[in-house]
Amino acid sequence: MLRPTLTVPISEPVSAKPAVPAAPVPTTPVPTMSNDDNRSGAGSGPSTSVITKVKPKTKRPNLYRVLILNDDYTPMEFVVHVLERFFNKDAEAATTIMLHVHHHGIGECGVFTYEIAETKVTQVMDFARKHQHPLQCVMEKK
Ligand code: TYC
Repeated sequence: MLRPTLTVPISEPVSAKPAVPAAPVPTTPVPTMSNDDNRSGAGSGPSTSVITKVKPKTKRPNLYRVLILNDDYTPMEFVVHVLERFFNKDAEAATTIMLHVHHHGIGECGVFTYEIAETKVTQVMDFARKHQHPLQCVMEKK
């Protein structure tokens, strides 16, 4: 912050000295720089600078797995279609995941940030209900 310069008279007028000396005029305190004002050059000692390091602050988002569960009724082709449609898998990847779920009971469709994962779960559950299949889709924090 820039502060106004205080002007102080260098000497008193030579003439017109009163017979009785006037009481000393109180001087206004001169504002002083605080230590973080980056003083430079004006002081008596060597000038100094404060170098402030700006830390790049990037936080990794929490990630969530979206999983599908096996059941005895949802057709295999429907599960493959879900994986292609909502998780952008090609036919081969979708079939591999579907068969993994069929044999192991659960499997990963993808990993997403919270809101994307939540949207995928809702889309799959709505789509399965619309087609009257009991397919279940859930998310879990990684
Ligand atoms: N087990 C089902 C069947 O035999 C197929 C299936 C696979 C269902 C994966 C759900 O998430 C699933 N028709």
